[in-house]
Amino acid sequence: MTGCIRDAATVDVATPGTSIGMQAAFLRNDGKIVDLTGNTIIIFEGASVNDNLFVVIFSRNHIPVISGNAAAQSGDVYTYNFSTGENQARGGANGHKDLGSGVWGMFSGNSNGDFDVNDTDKDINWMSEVGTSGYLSSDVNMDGQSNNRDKNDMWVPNKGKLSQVPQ
Ligand SMILES: [Ca+2]
Ligand SMILES: [Ca+2]
Repeated sequence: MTGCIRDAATVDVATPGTSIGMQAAFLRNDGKIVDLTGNTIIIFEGASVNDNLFVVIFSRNHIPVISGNAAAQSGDVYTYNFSTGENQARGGANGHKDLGSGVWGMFSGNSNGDFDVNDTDKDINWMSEVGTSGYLSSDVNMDGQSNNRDKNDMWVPNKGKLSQVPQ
């Protein structure tokens, strides 16, 4: 995945032009994001925040999400937890998904890595890869295979969802 930080007065104006840093990171299966060495504090060299820091997450197979609120600051460290509620992402239930048990996460099913989940994700990527295994764009549940579970469990329920990240 790619983590991006944006510096803006409010999330609604946190457009790409407000980006003050972007880097690759890992999204662990427990939902935590770590840098490429596993550190939970991700360092953006040289970045300084004038207004508020908003966090954008671009993840393979999901539509991008942006923090609904400014990240909490403690010295030079900013923290944010998307998973604790609907309004932790911009757009609320349109921006991310209730995964159950009070945990919110990103919408999956976006096999082509753009900003929405629509027919293109199925008709091009899934149709051309279904039945195969490997590192596949249409393997949206990330089990190493492209099959009906990716379509029925991930793409179908999320079809029509559009990223709420300001563009
Ligand atoms: Ca898509
Ligand atoms: Ca799969």
